[in-house]
Amino acid sequence: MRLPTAADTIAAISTPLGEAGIGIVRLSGPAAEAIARALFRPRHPRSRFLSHHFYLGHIVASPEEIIDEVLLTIMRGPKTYTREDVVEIHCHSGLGVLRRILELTLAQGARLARPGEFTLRAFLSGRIDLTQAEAVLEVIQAKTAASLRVAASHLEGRLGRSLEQTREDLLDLLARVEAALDFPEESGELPAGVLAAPLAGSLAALEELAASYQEGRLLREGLLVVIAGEPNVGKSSLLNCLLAQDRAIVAETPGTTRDLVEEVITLGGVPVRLSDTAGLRPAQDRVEELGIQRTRERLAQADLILYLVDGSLPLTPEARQDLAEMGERPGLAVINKIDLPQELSLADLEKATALPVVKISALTGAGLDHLKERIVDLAIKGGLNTTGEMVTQARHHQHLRQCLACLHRARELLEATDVPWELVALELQEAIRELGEITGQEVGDDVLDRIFAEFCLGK
Ligand SMILES: Nc1nc2c(ncn2[C@@H]2O[C@H](COP(=O)(O)OP(=O)(O)OP(=O)(O)O)[C@@H](O)[C@H]2O)c(=O)[nH]1
Ligand SMILES: [Mg+2]
Repeated sequence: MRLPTAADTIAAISTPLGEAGIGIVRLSGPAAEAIARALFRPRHPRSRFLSHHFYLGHIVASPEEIIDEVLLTIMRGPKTYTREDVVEIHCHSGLGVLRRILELTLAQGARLARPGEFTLRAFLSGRIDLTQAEAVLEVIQAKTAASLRVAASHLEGRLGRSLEQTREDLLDLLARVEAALDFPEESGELPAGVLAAPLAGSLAALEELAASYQEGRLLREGLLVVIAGEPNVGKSSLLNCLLAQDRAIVAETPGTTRDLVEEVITLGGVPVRLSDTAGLRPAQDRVEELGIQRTRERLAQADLILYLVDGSLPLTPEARQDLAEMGERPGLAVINKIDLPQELSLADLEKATALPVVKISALTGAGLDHLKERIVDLAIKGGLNTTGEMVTQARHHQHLRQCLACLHRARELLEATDVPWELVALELQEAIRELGEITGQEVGDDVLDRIFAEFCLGK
């Protein structure tokens, strides 16, 4: 593990590089204040530089060269983001200004921060646990109100605290098992029944958490909904209708859409990536062939497929075959063009597929609200519950599952007539280690590097 207090002072531009009212250069480390004061000329020469106060002045490269008028705040540790001394220089945002100020801090001895290094320092100094550090990125990337709500609760440390509680319960359990192993004559026969109840409690709590990942993943990554079907059934019209804008070209010629057209909408708090595809049919030319190939790839990745058929025509053998190929994939069979006289037999369609059937008109918008509800229902059975604890990260889910596997084995071992206590202890130790990987108590540098490499610079 790295040293919790770093000797060097890091600097980075913490706001997006672009033209805007304000841009921020941030410093953290023992020399942060000295570097800032070497570059800053306060408006009032006798400024006392109280911690966590703003001071107006100029950043100067030399007594003659003013770079920008800025607000400077010096925040002395440990009540800071990293627990080190932190300085923020709020200048105007522009490529030239921000880069110049950053260069000046580097010239004064700061080192360019790596992506996520400020947050890494907050973690290494013990101000936040690893779930909170990861939540920083989750908050930044949250696209809907619901995903932000969950991210904010992670940032606040709720997930970490609940895992820490379970970890402590398991440590208690392990202590009792180990005491019995070390001093068998003193504690006598350790009744397995006494341990079964607390173990079951931890198992239940962790299982509930692991189960929340199905929804948590959707909140974080969104749902890929692919609109598929034969040419001219109204796939692009449906996309436009769901987006409430004319995004894809609609025409009466079959084979209009040749490439994937994708947009993100929010349904029931879940980000949904809608993918309009090329109609599935024998390709007429090379471009269409490529389009159909992309359609097939997208279909393989889809969380949900909307298979469209034209209600004004009888069901075609090709549609029958597509539906048969979809088999058990999650999806909806959508009858479009219900505003026209209907030639499609519902019985035929229901014979061709086990998918639930929804009727719409992408032209008039009829049935669209119902379709949206069905999409959300299928994606998140029982509605999105963002009030409880929720796991949104694949990494957390994986460790939870491994932890649960250990605890299940421990429970089975406890049920034996002659309990192998050493093995119970081993399973408990492993389970505890898995939880420590999530909260960061037991995590390797390589894992940290991977997590923080995803961060943007200056965070
Ligand atoms: N009457 C009626 N016409 C519709 C409806 N939906 C689409 N259309 C028409 O059907 C034709 C084809 O619509 P598109 O949305 O381009 O169909 P598509 O499935 O994307 O077609 P390709 O991209 O060629 O595979 C257009 O003329 C649309 O105006 C509907 O609900 N009712
Ligand atoms: Mg189309």
